Amino acid sequence: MNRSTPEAVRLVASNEGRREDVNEPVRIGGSDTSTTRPRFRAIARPGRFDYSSEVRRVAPSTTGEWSQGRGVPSRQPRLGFMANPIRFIMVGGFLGAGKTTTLGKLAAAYQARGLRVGIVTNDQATDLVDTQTLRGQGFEVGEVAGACFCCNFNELTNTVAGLEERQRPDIVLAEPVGSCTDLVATVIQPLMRLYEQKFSIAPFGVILKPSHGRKILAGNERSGFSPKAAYIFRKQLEEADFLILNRIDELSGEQVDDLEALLQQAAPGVPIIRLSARTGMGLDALLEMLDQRGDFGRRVLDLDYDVYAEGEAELGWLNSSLHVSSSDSFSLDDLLLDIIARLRESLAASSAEAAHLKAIGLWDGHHAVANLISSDSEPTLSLASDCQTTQAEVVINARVATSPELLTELVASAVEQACAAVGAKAEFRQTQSFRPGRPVPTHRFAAED
Ligand SMILES: Nc1nc2c(ncn2[C@@H]2O[C@H](COP(=O)(O)OP(=O)(O)OP(=O)(O)O)[C@@H](O)[C@H]2O)c(=O)[nH]1
Ligand SMILES: [Mg+2]
Repeated sequence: MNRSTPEAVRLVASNEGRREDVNEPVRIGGSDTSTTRPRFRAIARPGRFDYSSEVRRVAPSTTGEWSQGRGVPSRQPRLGFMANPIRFIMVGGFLGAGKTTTLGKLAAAYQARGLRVGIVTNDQATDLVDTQTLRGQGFEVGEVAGACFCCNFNELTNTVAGLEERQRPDIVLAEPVGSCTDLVATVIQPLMRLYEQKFSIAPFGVILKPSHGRKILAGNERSGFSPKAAYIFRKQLEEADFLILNRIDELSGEQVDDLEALLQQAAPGVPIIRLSARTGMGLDALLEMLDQRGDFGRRVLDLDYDVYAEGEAELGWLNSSLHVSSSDSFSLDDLLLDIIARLRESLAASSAEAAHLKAIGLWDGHHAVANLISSDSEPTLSLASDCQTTQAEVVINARVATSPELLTELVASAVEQACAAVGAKAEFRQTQSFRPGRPVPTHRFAAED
């Protein structure tokens, strides 16, 4: 029996005096059906925020000094930095919301300020498109693969330590799994309390994904996801210090206003930043927000872990790596787009909503990425390689509201057909497909008043 219990579960009494730590066996789906899971409920009401008084606007230092109460410097001296805490910036948001794209833009902006940046990616399995995508942009990337940050908290801090061995970063950018929530209680609060000296925690921003957000926040039952998955989507927004309305490059002014109104209803009083992670529009406002010092990371959720776990388990999760070869050269970009387009069609025929499909192709220093972020959107090439090749390494990550068995079958057939269309053959190296198991946080802290 493979029992998994948190190394330390610390529940701090809430400001309402409620506290619950029920440790009872819960049956979950997937292969690990005998896992004992702690159950948390109703911890604390969100921390209070008063942006006018508690949060000081920080002006970037022109001298490059990074002292208490000052923002991330615009010019940075190498000496004297080692004793300073690492600025830890985590950006959340649902699957396909734009986290990786945003982190890539932030990393480039911080590097342009002369800061050293490390990135930590995260997934429930190995073979991460995001890791390859960010490394392809030249960034230092550590990976927490196999469990989410909250359930593998020590691996998060170990991964940061690994980045430090190579070169101590001034800034660590962290991307949590897009189906995770309760990150304030299980990641931010533990970092604040257990690593107070080591990290300075930035305000926690959560990205809104317009394609699903529009439907879920408007209460549209045909959002493509079940009410339990929609619960996770809403909870993610609820714990944010600030919200990021992404993809404004493809939204009209009216659509942006409508989404902002929905966000204000879902998370009253929480600041909203309008962003296009793709074009960089709004990035300065995001950087300014992330420079702020204040009483952040206190919106601890009142979360029903049963609903959360069941919502996550409705998703089929697949990570595959494969090698493609052909005697004639083919376009790497077209092949990836064709795989995603075929998968989109077959998923639509099965009425399975895609949360995010992503495929990266790599060969000889080139890399291309294709994505689909919802069933009613078009496949896109988020990174073109313009590479003609006879071989490629391909990694596919798919998160879809369907069974892992069907997803595996549809991915295999989309790959086979797309390869056959260009006279190529695919050899699968590894496929992991499953429903995410019930989250078991290493730590869970409630915010104290
Ligand atoms: N048009 C447009 N596309 C965007 C924007 N931000 C992200 N995208 C695209 O949306 C898709 C998903 O973006 P990612 O950054 O991979 O999303 P993610 O949140 O990291 O996804 P997961 O890691 O799977 O949860 C990619 O095709 C991006 O190019 C944006 O501002 N505008
Ligand atoms: Mg990502």
